[in-house]
Amino acid sequence: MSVMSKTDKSGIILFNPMPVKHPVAIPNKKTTSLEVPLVNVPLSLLALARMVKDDFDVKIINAAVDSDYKEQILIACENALCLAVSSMTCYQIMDGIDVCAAVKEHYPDMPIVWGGYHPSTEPIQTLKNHYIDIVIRGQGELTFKDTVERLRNNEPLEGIPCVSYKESGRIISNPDRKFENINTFPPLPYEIIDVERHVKGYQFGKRCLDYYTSQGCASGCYFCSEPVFCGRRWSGLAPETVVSELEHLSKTYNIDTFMIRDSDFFLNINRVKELCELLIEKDLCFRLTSVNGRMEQLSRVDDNILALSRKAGVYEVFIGFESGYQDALDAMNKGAKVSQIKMCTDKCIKHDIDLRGSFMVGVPGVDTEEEVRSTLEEIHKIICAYGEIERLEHLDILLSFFTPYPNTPLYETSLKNGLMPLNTLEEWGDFDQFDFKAPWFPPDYFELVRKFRAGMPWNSGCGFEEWCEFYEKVLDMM
Ligand code: B12
Ligand code: SF4
Repeated sequence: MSVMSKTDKSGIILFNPMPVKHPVAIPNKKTTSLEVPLVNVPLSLLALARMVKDDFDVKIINAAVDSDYKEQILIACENALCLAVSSMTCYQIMDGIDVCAAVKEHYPDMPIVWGGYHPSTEPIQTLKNHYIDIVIRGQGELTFKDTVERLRNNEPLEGIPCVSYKESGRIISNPDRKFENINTFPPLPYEIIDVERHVKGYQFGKRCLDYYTSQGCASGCYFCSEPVFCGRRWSGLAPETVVSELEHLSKTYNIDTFMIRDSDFFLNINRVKELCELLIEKDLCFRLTSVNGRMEQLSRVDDNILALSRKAGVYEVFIGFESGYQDALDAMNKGAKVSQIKMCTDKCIKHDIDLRGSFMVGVPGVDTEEEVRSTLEEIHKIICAYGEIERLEHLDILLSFFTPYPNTPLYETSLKNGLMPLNTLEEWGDFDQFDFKAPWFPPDYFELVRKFRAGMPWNSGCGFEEWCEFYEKVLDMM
């Protein structure tokens, strides 16, 4: 038996690449349909760091706030055991590859690990990239801890569930592991990042920080990566944990608003009720914003729960309405009805909860012109509902074009409708994620949607009356 020796390298570099091509992050930008605030807490990396920070020297580098990130990484790699990169299916891939290429040039033997939504949903193709040695699929906490311990001990990665890696030119994929209850992990170590640089302004809040209370989603929408990533499983933190962590963060960093990054905050209504009761009991004066809920669920949620949520500080919900066209909702397996858009809108207005809704057009396999017409009409109806009561500032609509994601059912439908297969990691990182031009989307309708989006009150700065005149013109163009 060979005796494996431990490496003396104790550093772990965790890197969050730039999600968009902008040269610098847009600091403190209000979310609109055209721009996303990029100053986000790298929650993914904090989730990994909490598992290894006691045994390793962990450094988090976030491209959105560290402008000289490439240089910082190259210096930090000097004494590092590995570089770990998080990536969604977007420009992050390109920025991540760029940094990894430089790292491999200087440190050819240092393992590079990728994880997050893109590598998890397209692991083999990701590993085919020359610069990437290991892919960790799904939840990273336990798998990353096991992996870095093996790397430190110079041991093979054989048998660690959810790891895919290269060995003697072959790609090996270990079996999956079960979705872990997130209550079993330590709290996120915000103290290891410079929190101040991650605090952003957000509508009503001057000092807003990202946080999440649950991971995963039980739904199975055909366009979404979440079911591929988590296999429709969900785990929510216990209400007492959420309240004590939020209380600690708000007091330590003077935070007045938390942006809740869950995929489905409202999945377990009893948990929501308990959490809200605890927040009210503690009389904590911060706001929860961007709180994600499904339209099917929120359209039928008991009014008492929404009243309680508002009282507890839920100032804004984020609902993926997706489409005003029933055929498109069905093609997405959304499990929702167009009529539920109005039900949700009315409930938000009734309970004075701001509404952030997202829509997309260009779903493959449906009548695109009908889809666009019906969706713009539904968006107009929501704008009218808020405009007529002079509350437009309490509404934000995001409108984007359908984008295919790896291994989703609608990626397969897209291929049948003329999309060229995306065969490499670079191809997935190198197309416009926001204004994806599908081959089935008529070009004049594409421009019409962009015009409509730019004209929406948040993007153009127009008032309600001006909006209505503009909408009439859009109708004439269809
Ligand atoms: C915050 C967020 C953002 C932030 C940036 C986040 C960042 N990393 O910089 C912003 C707002 C910029 C953003 C942008 C986009 N986003 Co986004 N975003 C999220 C959100 C809401 C939370 C992410 C998060 O922090 N979660 C909490 C952490 C703890 O979970 P996690 O990231 O999954 O990390 C775990 C594992 O993935 C894994 N892991 C993650 N990274 C790594 C790295 C290593 C090395 C390892 C080992 C493990 C590992 O371990 C972690 C702990 O278990 C998620 C939805 C969600 N609820 O997760 C969507 C989500 C990630 N976004 C998504 C998308 C599609 C986008 C956009 C591409 C959409 C678009 N067309 O606009 C854009 C990017 C381009 C653009 N136009 O701006 C998709 C991803 C799909 C995909 N295939 O990549 C998600 C899942 C939403 C969805 N359901 O569709 N996003
Ligand atoms: S779109 Fe939303 S509800 Fe549907 S699977 Fe994705 S995260 Fe879940």
